[in-house]
Amino acid sequence: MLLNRQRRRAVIAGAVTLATAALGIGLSTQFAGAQATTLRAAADAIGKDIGVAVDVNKLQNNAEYRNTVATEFNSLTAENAMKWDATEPQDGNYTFSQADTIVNFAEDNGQSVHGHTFVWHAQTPSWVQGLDATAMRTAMVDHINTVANRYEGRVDSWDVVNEVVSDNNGAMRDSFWLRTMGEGFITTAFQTARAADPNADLYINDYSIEGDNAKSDTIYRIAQGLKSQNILDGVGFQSHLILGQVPSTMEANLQRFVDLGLKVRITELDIRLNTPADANELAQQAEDYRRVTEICAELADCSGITVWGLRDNDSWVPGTFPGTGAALLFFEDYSKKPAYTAVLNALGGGGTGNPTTTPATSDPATTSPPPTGSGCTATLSVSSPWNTGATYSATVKANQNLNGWKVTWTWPGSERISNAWSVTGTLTGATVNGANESYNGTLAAGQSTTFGFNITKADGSTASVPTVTCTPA
Ligand code: 9MR
Repeated sequence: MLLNRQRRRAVIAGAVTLATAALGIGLSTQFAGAQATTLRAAADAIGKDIGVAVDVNKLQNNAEYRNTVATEFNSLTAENAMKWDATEPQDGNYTFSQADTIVNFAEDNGQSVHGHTFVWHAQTPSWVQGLDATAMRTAMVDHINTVANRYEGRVDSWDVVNEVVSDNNGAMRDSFWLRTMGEGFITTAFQTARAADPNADLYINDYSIEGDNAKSDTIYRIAQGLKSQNILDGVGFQSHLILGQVPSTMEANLQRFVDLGLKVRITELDIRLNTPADANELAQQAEDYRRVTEICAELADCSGITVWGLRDNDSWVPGTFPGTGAALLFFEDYSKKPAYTAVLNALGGGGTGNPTTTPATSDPATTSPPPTGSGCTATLSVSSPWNTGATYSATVKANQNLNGWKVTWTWPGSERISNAWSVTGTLTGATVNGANESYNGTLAAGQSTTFGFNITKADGSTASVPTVTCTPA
């Protein structure tokens, strides 16, 4: 079932060069160098999807949006355009123009499509919700057949059912589907989708199932049953996360689904925080994104990651959780957030042109006059500690215009850096002497940049937070 995607990827270099020539952008260069400098090139190099949920109007009307989607992502999902209310607003009256726009765009740009979604309790017209069991089954079968057949060979995978489990201790969601058709509505949906497009990968998708909990236990039980009938290929973990709250059990939880013979996929990733974001929060967000990306990158059966929107202002989050947001990889002006760099690095990319600098305008703290005299300041914070190691994020803030910076500290105990990103130097000893990379040394007064690293340490010891001395280079 990977054949579609693999076949498409095999011709990707040629297809992308042609398509982007039409768009006026030069993607072909990203395939030439050894080190990937876009998310897309990095994900391609390790055989993963890096996807984005897209809005049809912006895709049609906003050239920079279009170019960024084409340049940075190898997979697309319709944020709304493939939902039932968009594709079959009245019984038997199918409207595919929006969905077609997205699938055509993906094809023109050598991107795969993860389809979202056939059967959901939301964004489904009221005419469906009022049917009796027999008529509802007929409507579901007709809908899945029609949509899946239309995009057969063009949509690589589908969220067949979405959010069928409630937040109440793993109980099934009390939806009109369940009330009318019973739990068998799920099996009917998967059987129909499998028959309609035998080559598409079929997923069950839900939120708050990233960690090992009652809800993910129920998804596990459902997945076991569907897998035993060979009508399920994967589990989608939406991953609408909150800053600093990547579940500690996420990796093990995904692994238990892989152990069932299933793929896993991060399908709707965003990481929200209380707005406005300061530099420390953006650094923590980058660590959270890096952790999620590493989990997928290191799991052979994780098919990829889709972020749920392009820029912070494209996200559903502020509308649903007022006072929160800044949840995605790009600022409103399309500049790349620290989280972007973290995802790029975790996918194995990096190199020059890799911006880790936050624009001065995005950090309210930088609007006050910088302190004089001290050149720069740097702070460390521990993000994910575990028994024998930890991940740290570091923020370097310029108090004057800088053409480079140096940082040094000494570990008080057994801590030693094992790998680091966005920083260079003599890093592995008890005393660390680090310096900027070529791309993150130039900072205007008030700007900040981030770097990060992993350490090893004695089993069970505390990961300390030493004071860092920062000096202009
Ligand atoms: O991002 C989508 C937003 O534009 C829609 O208004 C909303 C309607 O329910 O759906 C959002 O996407 C959801 C996705 O389809 C399923 N998982 C949760 C997503 C965020 O609400």
